[in-house]
Amino acid sequence: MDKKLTTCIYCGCGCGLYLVEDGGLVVGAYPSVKHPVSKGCLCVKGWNAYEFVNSMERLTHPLIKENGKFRKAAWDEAIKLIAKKFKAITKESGSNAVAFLSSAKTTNEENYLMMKLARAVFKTNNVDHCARLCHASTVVGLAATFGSGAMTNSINEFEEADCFLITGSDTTAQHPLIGSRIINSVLERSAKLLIADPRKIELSKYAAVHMQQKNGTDVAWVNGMMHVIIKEGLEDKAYIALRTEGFEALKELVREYTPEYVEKITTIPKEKLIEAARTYATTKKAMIVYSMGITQHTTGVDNVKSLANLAMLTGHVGFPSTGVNPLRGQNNVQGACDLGALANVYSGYQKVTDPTARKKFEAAWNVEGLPGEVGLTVTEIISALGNGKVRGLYIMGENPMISDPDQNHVRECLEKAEFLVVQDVFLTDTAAYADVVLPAASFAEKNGTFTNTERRCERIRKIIPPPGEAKADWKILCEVAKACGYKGMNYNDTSEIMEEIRKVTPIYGGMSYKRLDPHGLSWPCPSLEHPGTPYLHKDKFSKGKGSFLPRPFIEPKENPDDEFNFILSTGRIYWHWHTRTMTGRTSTLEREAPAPYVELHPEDAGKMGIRNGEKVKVTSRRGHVELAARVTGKVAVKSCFIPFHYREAAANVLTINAIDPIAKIPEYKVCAVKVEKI
Ligand SMILES: Nc1nc2c(c(=O)[nH]1)N[C@H]1C(S)=C(S)[C@@H](COP(=O)(O)OP(=O)(O)OC[C@H]3O[C@@H](n4cnc5c(=O)[nH]c(N)nc54)[C@H](O)[C@@H]3O)O[C@H]1N2
Ligand SMILES: Nc1nc2c(c(=O)[nH]1)N[C@H]1C(S)=C(S)[C@@H](COP(=O)(O)OP(=O)(O)OC[C@H]3O[C@@H](n4cnc5c(=O)[nH]c(N)nc54)[C@H](O)[C@@H]3O)O[C@H]1N2
Ligand code: SF4
Ligand SMILES: [Mo]
Repeated sequence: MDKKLTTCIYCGCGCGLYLVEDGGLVVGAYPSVKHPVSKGCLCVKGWNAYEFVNSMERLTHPLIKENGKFRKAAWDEAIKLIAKKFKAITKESGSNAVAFLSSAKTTNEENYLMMKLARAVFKTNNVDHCARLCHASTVVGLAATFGSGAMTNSINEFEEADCFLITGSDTTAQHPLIGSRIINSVLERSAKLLIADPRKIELSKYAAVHMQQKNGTDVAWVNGMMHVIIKEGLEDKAYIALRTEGFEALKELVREYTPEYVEKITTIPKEKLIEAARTYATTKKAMIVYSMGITQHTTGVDNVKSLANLAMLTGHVGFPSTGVNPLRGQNNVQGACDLGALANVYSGYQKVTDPTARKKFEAAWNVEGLPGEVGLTVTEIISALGNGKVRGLYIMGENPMISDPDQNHVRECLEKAEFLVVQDVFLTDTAAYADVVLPAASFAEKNGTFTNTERRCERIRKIIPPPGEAKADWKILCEVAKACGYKGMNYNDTSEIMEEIRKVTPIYGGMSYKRLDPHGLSWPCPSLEHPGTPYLHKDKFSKGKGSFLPRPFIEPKENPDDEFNFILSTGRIYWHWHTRTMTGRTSTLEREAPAPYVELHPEDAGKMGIRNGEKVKVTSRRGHVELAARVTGKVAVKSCFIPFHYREAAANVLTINAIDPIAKIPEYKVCAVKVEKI
């Protein structure tokens, strides 16, 4: 028996947990009592975070496809084939004919190496990951307004806040250890809870105000709250004068967003909007909390900028228990962004378009000619496979066949890929299209670090060896680089990679493995003496003055019409994780939610004669799925909601691949469908 402190593989809360080993298997997980996030608690996914690791379906050997079928291959053969193909493609069609999808499920060290492989070895910035589908709008929107695209405050500050404005975050289901802090604050300290969400969520029960807006109308209600605040003189005049710029333009823009006008666009009764505006503006310790309901729109960046405007207007940034708090989703999506697995930046958000940054990385990596143009993003990479601009794609730890919008389009593009590599712990729906599949070690089988939603970089630790011949992602990436003739990717262990990261990444400058024991540090942490930073923008914003960037309301790309007369929104449930590769192999979780369903309002179900549990057909302009109806008052009339976890009735067959023009995030939260009884 052995036990080791590590970090949960699922959500961005980053709970500390112990994995228990017995007889060569991980047989249990239990919470760390001293850990600052978990404090002795885990959600059901954390308690069960070990079962998938032991699954008999784990990948244990490299696979090479021959005549349409996979056969077992030796590591050497697989790695050589990848190097040969990628080199041949770039020789023929240039560096940008290959692309790399990195992974928010893997460690900081592995994300750093993936972007180093793309940039130093193949000279392309075509490297991206699921943050693009998730918080790309946040990174752009908060960088423009505040100067830093991360959560401004820390998780324990939720325990002191007196007001929460929560929008587009089903917090108890998706970030349970943050959700429980919010409930405690409401029940024990009478904190005021304001919610703006088109669906009724668990937290609605505790809300002082629940604004149930029409999907995709967020800019309108946020502008409406600012209209009320300015009209009633509740803005923080001293803060605005001292710390911000651009207030006059904001005032001008929100003038027309009267509560009556906002009610017309959003359906939120004006009394609720006014009450929410007054409560938020007049409570000192007020936190804005948001997630995918805000970001996954063609107006995702506008939504984020509007929330930042609201927080600055009321002086609610730069103090404890305030701020604008985007809850980051994957265990290491914060880290994958920090370490530069994005098409436009190196680690620490140093821009590829900046010649000084390029020089710095050329010297550190001992290469010449790093590319200066921004690369393609996730959805653009997939489309580029379809039109032949990208011929080779390397995917580490992502499953776009189920998670990208418009599945039929994704399938066509993956089929056209000339050479596809998939590196995963399971044979996913995406891996089925691969030419080479590489078996990766899971989080229980390797060392490294994850960075959670509050920018806390913390350790994960190896407790068992990987199954069969599976290897840690960082080792595989180093072998590929070596086979391509690059000599700058040799490391004995992950601490050596972190030492290199520290040297080239100012925000991680003080994060040696020694200092990350036992519970990590939050960036910015520029030197070995620096204690880390729990909340951002104290005294002044990262960019100097905070910028008001007012935005007008714009309709979603696809609204319902006579034929496709329902709004479809997609998202998640408590029990499952994304494409269900891991939670679908975890008996306790699978038992609770074994099958796909669509939530329908009782009024609509009644009109169509649909009973709870009956099969229905949901059709969009892009395809259709058949699944059970769940008749519930959670959704509004003429709206429906499908969890996107189930390959058996994949929500992404229906979704639209319209994207935000700047952040390039898809509009997963709104499209038009029709619903029929079968
Ligand atoms: N159990 C579980 N937890 C997870 C995940 C998981 O797969 N399973 N995934 C993780 C990841 S990567 C992420 S990004 C997070 C996501 O966490 P969340 O964003 O909380 O999850 P979602 O279900 O995508 O959407 C959240 C809410 O957005 C609302 N919404 C829909 N349309 C709109 C709209 O137009 N405006 C507004 N304001 N709200 C809208 C929905 O009703 C829903 O309540 O969760 C993380 N945690
Ligand atoms: N309709 C709709 N679609 C959505 C969303 C939505 O709200 N609605 N949300 C979007 C969002 S926010 C996100 S973040 C994406 C998520 O999309 P994905 O990232 O594609 O989804 P996951 O299922 O988390 O995929 C992670 C993969 O990594 C593998 N894996 C786990 N551990 C390791 C490891 O250590 N090494 C390697 N190599 N692989 C590993 C898992 O088996 C899995 O196949 O989905 C997006 N898609
Ligand atoms: S709250 Fe998130 S990090 Fe904590 S146990 Fe649950 S899934 Fe894991
Ligand atoms: Mo996400």
